[in-house]
Amino acid sequence: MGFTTLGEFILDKQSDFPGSSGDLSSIISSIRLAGKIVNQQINKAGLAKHILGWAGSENIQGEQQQKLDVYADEQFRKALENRKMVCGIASEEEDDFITFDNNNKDAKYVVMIDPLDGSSNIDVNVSIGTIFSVYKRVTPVGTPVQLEDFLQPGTAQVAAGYIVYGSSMMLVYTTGHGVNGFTYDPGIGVYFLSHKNMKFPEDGRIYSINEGNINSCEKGVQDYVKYCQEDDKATNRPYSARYIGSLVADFHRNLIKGGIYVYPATSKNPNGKLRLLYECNPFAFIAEQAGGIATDGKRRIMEIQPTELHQREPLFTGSKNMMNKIASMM
Ligand code: P6P
Repeated sequence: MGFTTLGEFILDKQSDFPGSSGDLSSIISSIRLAGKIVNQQINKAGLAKHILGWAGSENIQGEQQQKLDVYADEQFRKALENRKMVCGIASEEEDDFITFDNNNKDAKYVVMIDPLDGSSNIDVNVSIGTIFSVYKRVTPVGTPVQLEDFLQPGTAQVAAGYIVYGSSMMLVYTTGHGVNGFTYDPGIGVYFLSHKNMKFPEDGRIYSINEGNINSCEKGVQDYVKYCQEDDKATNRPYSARYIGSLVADFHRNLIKGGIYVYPATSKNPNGKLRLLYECNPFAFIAEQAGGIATDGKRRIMEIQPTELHQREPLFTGSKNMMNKIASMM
């Protein structure tokens, strides 16, 4: 059986965009490279004292930035800037958007990125991830990038994906033509197509939610969690609770096995905790391309019009039938 590398796949799929200049392929390729570099540091995080521990700064979310967060942000920013296809990025680690106007003024794309999501898990050796979302700019090419280039609804995404740094490193992405997963072989430094045309199982038995917040969640969420816990063989209940505090890892497991991830509004996070631009929207694009659903509990995530760079939204996403069930309780 022949193996397809990510590079070969990108070139093959480029024909999906007749007349495309290959810019999008180049962006995916730059993320591929930065992922390798970050993965190398993650793999030795336990040993590299200079990487571990607090960077001494906080991001706009008021979260302590772990050194690896800052390092990952730098690597993805450099990789994206060097490829000349991206004119600006919005990152969880940066208060405002960053423009590459000088070098990349004729670039047509902007990228939203969470360079290292779940970073509180770095020191305890739990899987973490990178999340990215790609849009075409809406202001004239050649002019300075504007905030409106970033405040686009998720339906305008041209690509989205994630890297999960786990027992193996995987890159999973979509350009609107299905979802494909690539596993990295560190021995030869190549990603191989390992999960072709990924689809959410329509049903699942895994529910992912931080039940520590359950008393402050709306009744529909409380009712759904109770439903998951009821004993009913005919509907394979009780389900299994699986929540590791790392969205990329929880989503990835649910995409493969079937399941639902819920981060609802809570008393501590009345608009939910996850950020619309670089967490909710990319996963919503992937979920829908894989036959799943993504909402804020009521609205389709990708139809929400962003008003702020780091705005938060509740995120409900996963297997179609599980999502329809919780929707019937909301
Ligand atoms: P909590 C990590 O900080 C993150 O953004 C997601 O990766 C994860 O699912 C969630 O927050 C965990 O938040 O409040 O349950 O610890």
